[in-house]
Amino acid sequence: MGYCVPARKPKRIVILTGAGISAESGVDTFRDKDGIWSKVDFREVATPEGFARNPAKVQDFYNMRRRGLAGIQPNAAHFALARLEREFDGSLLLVTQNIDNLHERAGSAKLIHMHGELARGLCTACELRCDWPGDMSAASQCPKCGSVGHLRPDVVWFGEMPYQMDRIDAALRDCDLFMSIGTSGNVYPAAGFVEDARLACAHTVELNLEPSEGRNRFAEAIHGPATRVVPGFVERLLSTG
Ligand code: BJW
Repeated sequence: MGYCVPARKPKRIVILTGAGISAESGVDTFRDKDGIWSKVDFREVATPEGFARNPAKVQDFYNMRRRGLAGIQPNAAHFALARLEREFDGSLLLVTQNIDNLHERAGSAKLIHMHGELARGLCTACELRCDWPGDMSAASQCPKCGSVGHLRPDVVWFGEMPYQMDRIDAALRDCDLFMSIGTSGNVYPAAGFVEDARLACAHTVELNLEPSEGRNRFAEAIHGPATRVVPGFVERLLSTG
């Protein structure tokens, strides 16, 4: 499939972000040399089967990362996307694979956490999804149904369906600019969004520290740290008259 001619001034933007946008805030990525999956086996902590085998290990893994939220701050890339949302006069949807809360803390509101949120819990007994800012364990009680031992982090593990796919698919089918920021393009369905955007004849841009797995699927690629390349790209978009 070839690339479509980009609209001079886009009107409907979809942005996908991954761990790389939070790296300069001090959040570990997954697949870089010292990334999370180099220290922990994803089958043990990021699958429903791993949770069934050893819930305490999984709860500890997420408790540690949840505690880490207090010590991190949004960076210039998060703020640039919030600025784009405020100042862009078309439609915009920000889809993040990240479970941290740095986009909302930077001011983004048109935001989908497709892989869930670290500071939220899910009750497997009554399906309540609720804020859960502190530690979670087998002794945690569901605030709605009162059951104990059925709470898990509200995150999407391998083999589970990411959230709000209908809304994401609809936005991708209708977008004229798709930006992919700080993601290695290893995990589906997010890794396939660029193809959906291309089918919609959108201009597709990768902004990443280095060429990702899917680099050749994008019409344009800008490589460098997110805190530099994202504000630069946002400035370019907003100054296109
Ligand atoms: C910087 C930077 C800086 C560094 N500046 N950049 C084929 C088709 C469809 C599905 C599958 C398939 N084959 C297999 C599957 C199933 C599976 C899958 O994709 N497996 C692959 C390993 C092959 N997918 C699933 O199971 C998903 N569910 C699903 O498919 O349901 C069925 C379905 C099908 C079709 C449509 C709809 C539904 C669920 C996936 C859940 C992933 N969960 C995790 C854990 C979440 C909780 C947690 O955080 O613990 O999500 S895994 C982990 O990977 C996490 C991330 O969100 C995700 C993506 O990682 P990300 O963000 O790309 O991070 P990295 O580390 O990989 O990359 C960082 C990048 O940043 C690098 O490129 C760096 O260079 C760059 N970087 N510093 C800019 N300063």
